[in-house]
Amino acid sequence: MAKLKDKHVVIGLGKTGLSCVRFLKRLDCDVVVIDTRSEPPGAVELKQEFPEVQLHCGELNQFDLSKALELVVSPGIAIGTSAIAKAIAAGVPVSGDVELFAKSVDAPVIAVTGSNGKSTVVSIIGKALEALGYNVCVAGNIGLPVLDALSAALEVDVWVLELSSFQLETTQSLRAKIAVNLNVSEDHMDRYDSFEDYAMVKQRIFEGCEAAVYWLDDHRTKPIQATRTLLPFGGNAKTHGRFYVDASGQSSSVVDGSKALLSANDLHLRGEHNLLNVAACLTVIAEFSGARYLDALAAIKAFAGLPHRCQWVADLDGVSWFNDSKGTNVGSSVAAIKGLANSVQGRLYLIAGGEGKEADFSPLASAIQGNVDQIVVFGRDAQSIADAVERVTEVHKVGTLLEAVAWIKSRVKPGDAVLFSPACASFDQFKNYEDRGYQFMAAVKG
Ligand code: UMA
Ligand code: ADP
Repeated sequence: MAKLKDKHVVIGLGKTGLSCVRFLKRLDCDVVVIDTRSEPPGAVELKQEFPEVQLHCGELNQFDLSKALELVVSPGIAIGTSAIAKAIAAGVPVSGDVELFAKSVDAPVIAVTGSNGKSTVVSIIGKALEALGYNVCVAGNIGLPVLDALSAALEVDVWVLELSSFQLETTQSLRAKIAVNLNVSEDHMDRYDSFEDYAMVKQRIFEGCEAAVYWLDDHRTKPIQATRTLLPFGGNAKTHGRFYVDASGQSSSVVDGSKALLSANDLHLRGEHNLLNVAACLTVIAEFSGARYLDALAAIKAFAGLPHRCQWVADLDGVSWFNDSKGTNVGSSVAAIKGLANSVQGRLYLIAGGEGKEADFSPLASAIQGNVDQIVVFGRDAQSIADAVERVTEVHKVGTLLEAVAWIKSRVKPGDAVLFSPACASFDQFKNYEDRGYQFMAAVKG
């Protein structure tokens, strides 16, 4: 039987759980780890680094978590899970890795959340601030746990954190210098009771922040609490934030007030959504560094984009293939389709499917109408996607991604393009979205 009395109990032994154990052990805490998986990914490293730390595997409700001194919960586990909720009701404090980080960090924090565009935005802000001479560390949901980053980084001038709603659930003390909420569209509906609940969790990014950056066109991104400085981005020619996208010319451009700064053709990134992302980045950079932000424009223009985000894979026999495996929800795939559609001369094929996280796929239909000629669906929720879009385009259903690629290869003609933007999580058939993206690219080139 697990002895949890007066222990710091780390729940989850993925990247985050391991980083929490390392952090707590540096503080000489008495740590126990619990994971519901029979073979948690961090088990081997835990044994190597901390052979004295006990790991218990099994359902959470077989442990009496209310005896613990503290629970440190990984993002993959909801704090509403009954065993954790009981412990909270019994008075046990619950936190997560970002909360532990927030209590220990000295340098200013720029924190970014949103349903889509987080990784792109934190990466651009990181490159831009580096170009201005700051020592920057980019960490969080992008893949580097904040506590591992904290222990490895020396003399950081500014932290740029990507934070998911899962991480925000357990964060109370962030007090970011600049907090950003990019957009809120449906995601993780298998974890939250309603869209409103999900949107409210995103609001936690603004807790105690000095300046709040939000998207003028999405009221759900605006802080509901009193905030010292409000910095909206986006809007239209009449009503807009300082930085917004002017779509009135031949090529859309990002504008500061009335001064055009860069146009769509200046960027390696495709699609109007990426111009909006740049407007959000410029809002942050100008707030952080003042008029010097202009010296960061070259770094923004040079940003080549991240892998698996509308990434060009190859031109084969006149057909262009794009990998958007990070399109893991409906909103991101809608943006990818709209971003690509105008540049395709022939037919546009879309591949979508996977684990739908109980999403409503109907917004896909309006993005597909007039833009996508053929959709191929695969994976666990293939039928739900087919049901949502079959009135606006031709649908073909297959079992796997490889079958989808093979089927399309046998039909495409020069001038056509193929976009893989699944609108779903990958876990039904792949390790993660990266594994899925690499398998897609291998299938295309194979
Ligand atoms: N899990 C269990 N039992 C457990 C613990 C976890 O079944 O006891 C499952 C979870 O449900 C989940 C998986 O294991 O499916 C991983 O969960 P985790 O909390 O161990 O995850 P980590 O490996 O620590 O990675 C997490 C983030 N993952 C999640 O939030 C699911 C990573 O974001 C992040 O890069 C990393 O911390 C460092 O901060 C990934 C992600 O998918 C990219 N994020 C979601 C998204 O972007 O949509 C939020
Ligand atoms: P996140 O880290 O929030 O998942 P990424 O920057 O990794 O976001 O982008 C994931 C996908 O989301 C991209 O491939 C693109 O299709 C879509 N996307 C990026 N920015 C936006 C945006 N501002 N609005 C809607 N979709 C976006």
